[in-house]
Amino acid sequence: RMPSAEEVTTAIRDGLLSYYVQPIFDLNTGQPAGVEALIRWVDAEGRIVRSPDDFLPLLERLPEDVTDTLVGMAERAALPFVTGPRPLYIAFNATAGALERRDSLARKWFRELRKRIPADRIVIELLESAVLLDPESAARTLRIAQSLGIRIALDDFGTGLSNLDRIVQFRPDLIKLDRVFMNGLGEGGPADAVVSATARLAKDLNISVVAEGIETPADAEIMRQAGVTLGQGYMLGRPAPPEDWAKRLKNIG
Ligand code: G
Ligand code: G
Ligand code: MN
Ligand code: NA
Repeated sequence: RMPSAEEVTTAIRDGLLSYYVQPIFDLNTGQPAGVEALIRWVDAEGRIVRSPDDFLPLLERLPEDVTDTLVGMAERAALPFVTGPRPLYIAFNATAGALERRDSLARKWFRELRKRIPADRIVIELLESAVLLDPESAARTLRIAQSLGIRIALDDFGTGLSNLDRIVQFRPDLIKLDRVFMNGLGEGGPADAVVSATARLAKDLNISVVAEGIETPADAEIMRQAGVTLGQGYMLGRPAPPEDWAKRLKNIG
């Protein structure tokens, strides 16, 4: 059952929503490159009670002060990673609806986040398959973000219906290769061809590629050999509270 907007609002006011982060690593050096913020709804004991997919659309329709609370939470999750001698990037997921319109939610997020996070440390992830009612308006919002130094990532790349079109329209700085391409990789079949062609295309366009769903050392090695430079997945690190990853990454970096 999808919760109501009121239930989400109450949960946020009660402090039951929080951001986990999952690290992204450079597959060639093993060094961390960034972290992705992933929202979680927990109970009083800290156990995850709902998947974000159950309530994401509601995040676009929260009262102003509750949105401010969420932005503040996102900033606090990001701060341990984005400063210091070797800062990482922080990636936030945006729903399509948050990008459209002049007074879009995304523009408010950009304004607020930039007060405390350097713009060149911020990445906005947009689902490649996102259904946009007004793609030109969304493209304008993304162009504004990029003019501020914020980078744009196309998420779940390769699973939408017109993904090459999205590259032209949105000029992403990164693409996140969907984890479906992990299946059958390394067998010399179509998955290998798609991955290496994507890596080549991205290189020509000066776009970084993140391989999603790295679950084994072999996954990482095959992606690296195909020319994909960044990776994310359970083998490299699971989503966890920011303070956990801040400690662990300090020992790696
Ligand atoms: O973390 P998990 O795999 O359960 O995430 C499920 C989906 O929810 C993914 O598509 C992810 O991009 C999305 N998601 C997670 N956190 C956020 C968030 O804070 N905002 C938005 N818009 N989507 C999120
Ligand atoms: O759509 P997006 O890429 O934002 O979603 C991220 C989701 O993918 C998160 O819910 C996260 O928990 C999940 N995820 C991250 N790494 C892996 C992985 O290695 N395997 C699988 N199956 N899911 C993953
Ligand atoms: Mn994502
Ligand atoms: Na994804």
